[in-house]
Amino acid sequence: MRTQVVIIGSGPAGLLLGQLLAGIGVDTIILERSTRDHVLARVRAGVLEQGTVDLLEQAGVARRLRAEGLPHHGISLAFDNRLHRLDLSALTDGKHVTVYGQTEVTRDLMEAREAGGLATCFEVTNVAPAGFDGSSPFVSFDHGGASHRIDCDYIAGCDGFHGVSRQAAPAGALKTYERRYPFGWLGVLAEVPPADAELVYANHARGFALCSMRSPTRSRYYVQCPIDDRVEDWSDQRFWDELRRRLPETVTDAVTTGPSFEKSIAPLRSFVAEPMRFGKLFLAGDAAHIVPPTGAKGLNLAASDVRYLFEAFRDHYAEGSSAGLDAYSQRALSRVWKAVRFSWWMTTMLHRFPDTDDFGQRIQEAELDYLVHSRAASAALAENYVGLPV
Ligand code: RFL
Ligand code: PHB
Repeated sequence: MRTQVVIIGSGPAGLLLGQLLAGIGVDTIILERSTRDHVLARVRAGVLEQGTVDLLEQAGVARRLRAEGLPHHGISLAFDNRLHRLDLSALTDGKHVTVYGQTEVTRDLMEAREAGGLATCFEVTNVAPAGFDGSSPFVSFDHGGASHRIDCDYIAGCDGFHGVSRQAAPAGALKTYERRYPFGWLGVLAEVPPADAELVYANHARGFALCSMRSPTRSRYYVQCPIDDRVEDWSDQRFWDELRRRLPETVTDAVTTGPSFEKSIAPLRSFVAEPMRFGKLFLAGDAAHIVPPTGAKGLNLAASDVRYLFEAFRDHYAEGSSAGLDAYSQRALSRVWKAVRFSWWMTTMLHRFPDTDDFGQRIQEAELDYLVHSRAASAALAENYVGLPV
């Protein structure tokens, strides 16, 4: 078997890259470890930057996003029993974000891929990228009880944090940076109207809480929890009680409770692997970097990586230029590190850390107070939240 680009992983990064390349006539095969249903059932991100929306438009998969995505022109920070709205649009010359679930983005991409008759191989095992340091890269894998090999021009490692692509980098070629946070996020989806028309990020003595949504009738809520808590420890009643305690009264009163239909705990970590290219193997998205969800940047970073990588492949296949491929890692990492900084800062400012003393607590309160009362500080948050330029 042969194709131009083998894409490992059918998360948003892999699917979006495949769709953009299909648009310029470049052949791809996607290899995915999980089942199609499992990929479509994952609940993750909810906030898209305009650059991500634009790229989904370019890929021709934004019809439903245009109809159902919710434009949000502000967010609120809650602390000291008060709600402080940041007008993102006023602070950024009219920019906004769009609330549209990653689950829906994945479905739109998957359906477009299937409609275009493009190849995806689900439930593959033993995926191994090889030969990428020379001129004949290939990927071997097992599927349906047989071993296979696909020869290709390039390999795109879009297989997330636990994938094989990053691990395939030659010994000593990779430098990694990591920060683990001493807590997790317990997330709940429920078919109830959201407590507020916009997202609310709450700093509270009992821990961080976030009110988000997927639609006017579907809410997504999170509370900071100990890293070793288990989902089974959290009944719906316990979750709603804890959430309501962490919000200002006006928001608490507006929380509609109901049975949850998804509940999960995610660890929080910052991680960057450098570089993002090894010969003919390119990493994109969570395969190369992880950010804590506080800044809503993970999916958006995956999309900006894909934009740079797509442009590099386009210039290569259309004009024979390798400039974009050569610049890819540096270009992507420069944007990645700014999002890593922003997500780390939002996380630090909004969560309770087990070892924070009274001094640390007062500093956090002063920072929040400064942030909501200084236009310059609010504008810096807004500029990052809506997305730095690509
Ligand atoms: P994914 O989505 O992890 O997809 C990788 C795919 O690769 C497959 N795979 C393999 N396939 C073949 N062979 C192997 N050996 C393989 N190993 C793995 C996997 O099965 C999977 O299908 O990575 P990708 O495409 O880079 O996308 C990244 C995003 O999913 C991620 O950054 C975001 O979900 C992060 N994130 C958020 N990002 C935002 O931009 N805005 C948000 O509001 C936001 N909220 C969140 C989030 C992540 C969260 N969790 C659960 C970590 C909220 C949460 C709670
Ligand atoms: C979500 O809706 O899942 C969400 C929104 C904003 C974040 C993180 C997650 O910062």
